[in-house]
Amino acid sequence: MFLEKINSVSDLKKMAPDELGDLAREIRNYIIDVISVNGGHLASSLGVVDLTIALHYTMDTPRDRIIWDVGHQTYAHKILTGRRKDFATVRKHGGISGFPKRKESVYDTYDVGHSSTSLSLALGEAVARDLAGKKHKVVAVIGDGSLTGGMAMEALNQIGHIDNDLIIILNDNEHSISKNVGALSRLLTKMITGSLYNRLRRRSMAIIKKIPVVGMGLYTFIYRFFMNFKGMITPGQFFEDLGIRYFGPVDGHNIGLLNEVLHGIKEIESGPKIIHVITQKGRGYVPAERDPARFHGIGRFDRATGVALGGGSNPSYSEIVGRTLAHIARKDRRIVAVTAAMKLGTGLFEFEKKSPDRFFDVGIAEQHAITFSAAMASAGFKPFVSIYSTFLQRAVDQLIHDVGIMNLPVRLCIDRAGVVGDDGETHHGVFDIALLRNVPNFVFIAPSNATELRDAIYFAAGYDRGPIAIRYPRGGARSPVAVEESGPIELGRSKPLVKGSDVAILALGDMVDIALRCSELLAVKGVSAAVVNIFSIKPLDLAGLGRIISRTRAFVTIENAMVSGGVGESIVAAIPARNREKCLFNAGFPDEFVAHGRVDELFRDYGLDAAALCDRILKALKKSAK
Ligand SMILES: Cc1ncc(C[n+]2csc(CCOP(=O)(O)OP(=O)(O)O)c2C)c(N)n1
Repeated sequence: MFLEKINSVSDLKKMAPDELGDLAREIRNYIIDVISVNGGHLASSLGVVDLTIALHYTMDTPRDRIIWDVGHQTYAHKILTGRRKDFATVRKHGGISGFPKRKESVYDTYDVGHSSTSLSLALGEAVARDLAGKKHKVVAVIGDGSLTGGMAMEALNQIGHIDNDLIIILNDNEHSISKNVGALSRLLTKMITGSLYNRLRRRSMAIIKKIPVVGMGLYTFIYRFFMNFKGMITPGQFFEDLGIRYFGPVDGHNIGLLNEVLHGIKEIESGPKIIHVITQKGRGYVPAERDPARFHGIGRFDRATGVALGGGSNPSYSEIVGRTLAHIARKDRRIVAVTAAMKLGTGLFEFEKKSPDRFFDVGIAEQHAITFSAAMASAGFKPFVSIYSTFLQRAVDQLIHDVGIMNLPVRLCIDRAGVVGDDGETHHGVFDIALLRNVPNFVFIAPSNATELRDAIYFAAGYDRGPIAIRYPRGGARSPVAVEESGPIELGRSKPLVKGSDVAILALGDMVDIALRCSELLAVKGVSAAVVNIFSIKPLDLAGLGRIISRTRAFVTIENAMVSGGVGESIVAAIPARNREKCLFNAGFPDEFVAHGRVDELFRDYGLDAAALCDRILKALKKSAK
């Protein structure tokens, strides 16, 4: 057993090169053990175990800076950098994060979770190093999926221009979450399979391997020979033309070879270099190798079979959106669906199956997805763009500049709105209301259950007057719903659900359920609480909400979002002063980043579950009565 002796990177460096393969196997087993219980980003992390070992083995970390893109693939990195035992708590409430976190370790160079930032960070680091006259190495590790993101392209443009010493590892497993898409992905595949250089190299390597008693020495020598000649027949001409020296493709599961290549590259002190490393997503766990998309981000599963555990039988909100859209798009040929590399997560796979000609996966390109959709809306089509709330943050300017100003009827499905749980700070979708509420022309609604969500999709399909945004949380619906519309929704209408005279709880989206439970708890305490489903963030139902507030002694608002800039604040600002004074508090998330943990744990922490809300209301009522 090697792993149990690894408490720091220096323990790794003490190991003999021929022991590293066994260490990689042990790390993979440990990752599979933990993630089968905790859930997490399994396939991506398994794919880079060998690369991670080679990086820490050859580089002088943490002085040399390794910058991971997205950061979902850093489980081996965490295990090797002093967090072997803590890894058992990964993604758990109070445990270590599933993503790099500076406060956890000096080896975690940046807090990340969104894609395509590593090249900008690495270039900034390299420039700062050179200005300060320092000498360490800067290494960015970016996947082929993340390379499709606009930020990565913007960084490449500058990297090739200003020529600082910088190492880019392109971790190419031909997958984003699903199979990678787009022209760049095709180009990378061509680099691996198509070139004369590679055909020659592969044939020679195969012949050498057949010669008995040939050690790594000759293999590496021939490999280097081909590296030197690649200038004439290089597969990475694209990068070379950008001014970035290309090396590879390199087998990302051959630790000896990776060590050789990294040692060699370290010696080249000038200019940016890219090493094209080929890895297999899910490597070492057969169910993940067979279905890397399902094991990209997975909940608990049975280790022996790979079968998912837990999870209800009802469809998720994402699936309801996907199914409903697929259903209505069969009759309405103007409907198109757009995703930014998240067709599984956003439930659009069924749409793709049924209407492939009107389904567009644009890659990890949220900004482009919005502007692309704006033009289709302008041309008379009905684009539904489904993006997680957290990733939509990337496209705020496109929503204002390309959609809002021209009042184009883009239909925005804001998935995973509110806290998302175990992925934590970088992934909670708590900013969308504050970011979008102020954009003129937008209509913005938050259904509180699956039926309302389905009906909202029908409504959006028929709504041509301007942009409409629909926000809904992560997770499963409480009941199965048919795809047929049950009745048209009314824009700008809130929905009174429970009558009461002491306090009104004005609740948004998934908080409506919590408000209902809270009103029951309050009833036990002798407090009569009305409950209203706010439903329409914009336009607000000022008349309806005002009527309810006028009839109660006090009111509170509750939303699964930031309080500042949220719907509660907007209600308080818009109602007459005599009603405003009745507001006990606006519940939601305060001015801080919310850590990871199960959603129910986070609600409890922030006083947003039914019991905590009940306590808060009782206390506030008592205080206001004094
Ligand atoms: C801006 C943004 N959009 C979407 C995502 C969701 N996401 C997480 S990992 C991933 C795929 C990344 O693919 P790649 O870089 O090739 O890494 P791999 O998982 O294949 O190792 C996506 C789309 C994200 N993290 N950030």
